[in-house]
Order: sequence, then C-alpha cells, then structure tokens
Amino acid sequence: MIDFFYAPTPNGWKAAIMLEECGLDYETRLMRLGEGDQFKPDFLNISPNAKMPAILDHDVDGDSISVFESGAILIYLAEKTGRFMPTDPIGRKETLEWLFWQTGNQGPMAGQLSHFVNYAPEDQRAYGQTRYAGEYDRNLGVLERRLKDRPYILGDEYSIADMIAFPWAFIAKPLGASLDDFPRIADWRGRIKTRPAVQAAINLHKDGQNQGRQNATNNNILFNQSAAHFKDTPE
Ligand SMILES: N[C@@H](CCC(=O)N[C@@H](CS)C(=O)NCC(=O)O)C(=O)O
Repeated sequence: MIDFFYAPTPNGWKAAIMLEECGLDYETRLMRLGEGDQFKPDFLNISPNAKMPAILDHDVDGDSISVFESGAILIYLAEKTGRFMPTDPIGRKETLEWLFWQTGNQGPMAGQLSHFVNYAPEDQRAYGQTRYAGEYDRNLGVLERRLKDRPYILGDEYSIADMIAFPWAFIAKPLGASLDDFPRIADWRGRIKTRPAVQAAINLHKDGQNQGRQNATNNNILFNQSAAHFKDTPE
C-alpha cells in the first residue's frame, strides 16, 4: 500500500495520474494546505520542501520508502512497476530531460501565473500576471515544437513525461491562456484528457479545490511564506 499525500491541484494530479494508470493500491491522505498540514513534523520527514505531492510506499521488502517532488515520484513509480518510462539509455535520458523541463520551467511558471491570476492582492497583479503569462506562453511554445510529428512527448508512447506536463496545460483556459495557437498541444491534451486514469485523477477530491477562496490577503499559512513558517517544527 502507498500513502499518497495529495491536494487537488495540478501538481497533485501528476502523481495521481501515475498511481491510477498503474492501478497501484494507494490511500489518499488529503492535505489541508491552507491550514498548514505541509509544515507538520511527520510530513516534513517525508517531504522536506513542505509541498505535496509525496508518497510513502509501504511495499518495499518490509520497509517504507518516502518520495517527494513529482518528477522523483513518477520515476520511482515507473521503475517500481516497469511502466511508462523507456529503459534504453537514450529514451531514459529524454524522459529525464522533459521531467526536469517540466519541474524547472513549465510547472513553476504556470504556478506563478496561477498565483497572480487567482491569489495575489488585486492591486498588485498586473506586472506578475504579464510576466508569467509570457513565461507560460513561452513554455507552450517549447512543448508545441516538441510535439511536431510526435503524438506524445517521447514519441509514439504515452509516458510519465506526458503525465507530468499535462496538468498545467489542461488548465490553460482558467489561467487566461488560449491553445488556439498551439494545435499540437490541443490535440495532445485531448488525447490524454480522455484516459480513464486521468479523469479519475483530476476528479480526486475535486470539491476541495481552493479556486481563490484562500488567498494572499486572507491566508498567511499558504501565502506570504518565509523560513519562519518552519520555526514551530522541530528538526
Ligand atoms: N516542484 C513541486 C511543486 C509542488 C507544489 O508546488 N505543491 C504545492 C501545491 S500545487 C504545495 O504543496 N503548496 C503548499 C505550500 O506552498 O505551502 C512538484 O512538482 O512536486
């Protein structure tokens, strides 16, 4: 059994998609990010960056293994199951490239765009929203070029590279972006969206989505963070 530390956000969906695709036995540990579950000592032992998703795999020769960061979780689960990741050296290298691209580029830029669209104080949105809309668009451009003559990011096969990049492209419209200029992404998104595992993942605790209710003006646990947020958590 796998404990799955999750909240219904695009980053949470990445790991949920892989757990569902592999039919793994997991139990969702729903995290109340607005109330600070991510700063609890037991969770920081699993995910020292105080973010979900994270997993605790209890099926490892009588031992339990924790994994944090979505890219690491997807690689771990791909290697555990032998699925959704090429094993030849070039295929493996390309998988890592696109996972690192997602977690270092598309994910954080989309996350910041979401912050300025949904959560920043209204009178302070303009510059951040413009900057991150541009960065989000730039990353769509990268993905559109990659999908030339390829149905999926690594080629003919759907893989963890698609699972990790899908969620932030899935919500392009609520982020204020359009896929009209990115027809390959629109097709790719459509192919992935209809997979039953993907549907199950994006519906997981859907009614718990924040959608701007907790924001930078009314919640100082999830927003306006600093190292002081760790001060009550014993090392
Ligand atoms: N690079 C991380 C990003 C994870 C992330 O940003 N998670 C957010 C929710 S989308 C979180 O746990 N936020 C809690 C907080 O910021 O306190 C990954 O891909 O796993």
